[in-house]
Amino acid sequence: MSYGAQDCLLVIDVQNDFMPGGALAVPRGDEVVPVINRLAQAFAHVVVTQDWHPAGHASFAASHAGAQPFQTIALPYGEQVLWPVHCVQDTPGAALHAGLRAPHARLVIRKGHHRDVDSYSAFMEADRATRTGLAGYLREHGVRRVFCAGLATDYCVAWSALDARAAGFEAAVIEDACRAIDLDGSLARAWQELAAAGVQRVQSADVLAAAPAR
Ligand code: VGL
Ligand code: ZN
Repeated sequence: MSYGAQDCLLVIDVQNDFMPGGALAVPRGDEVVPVINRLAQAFAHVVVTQDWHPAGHASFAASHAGAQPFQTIALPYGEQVLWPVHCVQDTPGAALHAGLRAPHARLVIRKGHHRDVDSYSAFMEADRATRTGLAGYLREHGVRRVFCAGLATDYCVAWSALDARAAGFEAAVIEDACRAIDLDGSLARAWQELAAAGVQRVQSADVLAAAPAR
């Protein structure tokens, strides 16, 4: 029993900097790893993302004189939360968690690589115009449904799931395979937006139990 070509598990930003002790630690972020490892075994098609910023990235508070992490500023493309320096390209913090087991994952999307534009979403950068190519890739492979897991629920997972819907895919967020940052009510807001967009909110046990016969 496993999910076939029409379904994709999208594993978002399971990287050292988002783990406890990391540069932008997500509380209990490490707890997603065993859950995602179980899920990955049930999916023939797994895609992984990495937050992958150049030094001096616009989303870093340190890139703006006088700014502090977790404050919001206006950038040319809109509001941007400023973060601690995190997931700098090719640093240990940007590496995937060493316990992640998805050997059959075939695509790694690295996002947030333009210095002046952030990209929470695996599909579309924060300027809401520049595409990563993931939608086209998934479509060419016949994927119709995207299951999202990883970090953080209220930022990269939520934005990716919303953009999956916007690109015409069915989408679900696997709640217990995610952990949130929860900044000023961002988690509750994310679940509201996900529900309004028709993104399913599911649990890993149900996803595993519902694996189709192939
Ligand atoms: C993320 C904030 C900044 C995430 C990435 O993976 O959710 N959050 N960069
Ligand atoms: Zn980032």
